[in-house]
Amino acid sequence: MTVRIGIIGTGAIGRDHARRINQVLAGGKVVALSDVNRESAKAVRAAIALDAEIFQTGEDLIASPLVDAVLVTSWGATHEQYVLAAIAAGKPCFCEKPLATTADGARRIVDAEVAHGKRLVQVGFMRRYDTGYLALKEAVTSRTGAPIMVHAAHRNPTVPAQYITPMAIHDTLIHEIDVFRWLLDDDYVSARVLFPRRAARSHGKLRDPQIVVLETAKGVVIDVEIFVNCHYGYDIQCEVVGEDGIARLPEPIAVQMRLNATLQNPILTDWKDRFIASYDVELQDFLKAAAQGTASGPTSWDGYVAAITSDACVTAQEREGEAVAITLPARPALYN
Ligand code: NAI
Ligand code: ISE
Repeated sequence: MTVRIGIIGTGAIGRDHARRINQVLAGGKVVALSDVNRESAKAVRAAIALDAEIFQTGEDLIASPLVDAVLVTSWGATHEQYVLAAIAAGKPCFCEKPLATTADGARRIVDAEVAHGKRLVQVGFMRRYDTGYLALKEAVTSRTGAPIMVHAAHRNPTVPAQYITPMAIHDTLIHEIDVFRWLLDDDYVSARVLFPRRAARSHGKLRDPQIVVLETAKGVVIDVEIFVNCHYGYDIQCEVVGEDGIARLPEPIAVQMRLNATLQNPILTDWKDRFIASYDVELQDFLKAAAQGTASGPTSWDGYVAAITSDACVTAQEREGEAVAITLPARPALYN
């Protein structure tokens, strides 16, 4: 079966997902697009030579009988309304992170999906599909012994002027928030944030870098450096310290050079390149489940927990140095 896909939001990642569905993956075809900026949808349709209808609103696209399943790749604040509309229509829905920009919004999605009685939503936490993180999980599960600490870094070369301090959590750290729950099979109990001196390249509305310290229910302490004006590259680092040994996230494959009396390893500069293969695998997983009228992979519950944790981290930013408690409600059986 070919799953007929409608994409809401045709910016950077919507366009990239449209390309992979039509040109890389099996079992899906983009048949519909919608964007508040209609010109963007038209440009994507032309650039990828899509045979797709352009809809005036996301809701019209979701309701169309042309569309079997939906990708929500618009701005974060608009995700909730579209995911709720997809659930109401009974259509599988892949939603880019964040599932919603507030924990209450994510909870409304969880409640709607539970009421529907079957999974329909996959959240775009693609790191769970990355071969490096999968190898790290295998090492942590079977070789390092019980984890004690995690040291991590999420570094972007630069961010635009509209990127403000809480976005380091909602937009950037949210990937670590999700992947470390999955990696450690654990949940968070508290968050703390420390700010070193502001880096010279950080603009006026952004305190950059910052260090987030998360503690888990099993007593693991995780420190994550978020440095989104690090200048030198897009660099994702992670080291898990266990009872018996230490496991590191592998570096992306690259040719090492010995040249001019130096040893050189290139570093990527763009998130699209760093996780290109995992975006492919996560969407292939979505298409496979959508063909059965359901969803797999990261759940609405994962999106909700990430939203609760993000909110606690933002409060921790405001109360620099103080530990902020993270309490999770009971998990509905649908997500066990
Ligand atoms: P973008 O700004 O390039 O594109 C967003 C598009 O959504 C724009 O074309 C905009 O006109 C459209 N849009 C905004 N409101 C809309 C609405 N109400 N209805 C329909 N279209 C609307 O942003 P980008 O970078 O593509 O990010 C989109 C989403 O994907 C964000 O939630 C972001 O956090 C997430 N993302 C995820 C990444 C990952 O690694 N998983 C990487 C980059 C983005
Ligand atoms: C962006 O939205 C992403 O999701 C990238 O994966 C992340 O590394 C970056 O910091 C975000 O701005």
